[in-house]
Amino acid sequence: MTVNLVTGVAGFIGYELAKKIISSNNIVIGIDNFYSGSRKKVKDLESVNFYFYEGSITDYSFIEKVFNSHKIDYVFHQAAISSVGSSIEDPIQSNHVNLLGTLNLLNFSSKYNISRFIFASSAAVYGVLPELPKNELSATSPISPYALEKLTSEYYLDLFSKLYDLQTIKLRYFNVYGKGQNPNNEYSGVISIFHKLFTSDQIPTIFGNGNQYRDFIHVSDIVEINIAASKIEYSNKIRLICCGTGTKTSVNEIFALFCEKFNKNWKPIYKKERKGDIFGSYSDNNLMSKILKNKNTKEFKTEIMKL
Ligand code: UD2
Repeated sequence: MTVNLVTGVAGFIGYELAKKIISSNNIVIGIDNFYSGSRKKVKDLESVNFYFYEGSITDYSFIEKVFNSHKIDYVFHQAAISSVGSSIEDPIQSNHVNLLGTLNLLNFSSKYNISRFIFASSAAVYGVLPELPKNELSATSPISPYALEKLTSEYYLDLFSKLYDLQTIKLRYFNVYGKGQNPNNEYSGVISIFHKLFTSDQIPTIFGNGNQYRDFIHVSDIVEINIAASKIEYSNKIRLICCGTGTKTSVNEIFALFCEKFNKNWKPIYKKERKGDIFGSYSDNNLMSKILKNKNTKEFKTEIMKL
């Protein structure tokens, strides 16, 4: 039985990850401050193998208390203000949570000799450099505070590995989607926003011409790669993993799919492209596939139809 700290447990990915870990009879210590997570998700997780602590990852004494209360084996750090747009509006707050919060967790993880630290990074670190698809060796060039905070956090993980022998793995998530993603913020993931608007009979807005594309990966695949990353034999080759499907879908294509799903003949509302937005992003997912033993990732259209 392993003891797993999941930060951001009331959020979209943290919740799904915790559910999976608990269902395999391991223990989850969940933390969240409900900045964007939901209390209902925490209630849903109730089990003898689940312990919940409310507080912020940036709070030194709170995190110390959590590490003091349990002998933690693995840390899955999912908590973040996960938004390019909010980071441009408020870079100080975004940096505080996304960078200082990560450093606070790394600090206690090494002090308390945990087995491994798995970090939710983002494909945003690549910025607008033209090389595609992106792999683990592709150059990075952040164009938003959010992307810079994720990349700097990655460097901190490397540094903690070097300085304190902490095992660390960085997972660069491409665009994660699935049931339970919070649509209630203007910077929420595009799939969750479109789904909410189509459900309430409102026409979504597309920023830019809609030809921009992303690699959308289902949350269940993200859960799998997190768990695999905690179990795989540790080596330099697996310390950074691109987490995508290797396929691209444009925002116009998503809109068309939703029209099909909801039986609508709508035209989108087009508005000026957003600051910090990148044009194209998709992943070379060879390493991830190898780690998941060539298991196929979920098919985009099938999952959209099931939302
Ligand atoms: C970035 C990261 C992703 C994650 C996320 C957190 C990349 C490639 N991906 O996602 O990994 O960290 O940030 O926020 O950097 N859009 C519309 N209409 C809407 C909403 C969005 O047209 O109502 C467009 C948006 O302008 C963008 C695309 O949809 O071109 C995807 O936007 P998003 O906010 O879902 O995710 P993105 O790519 O910023």
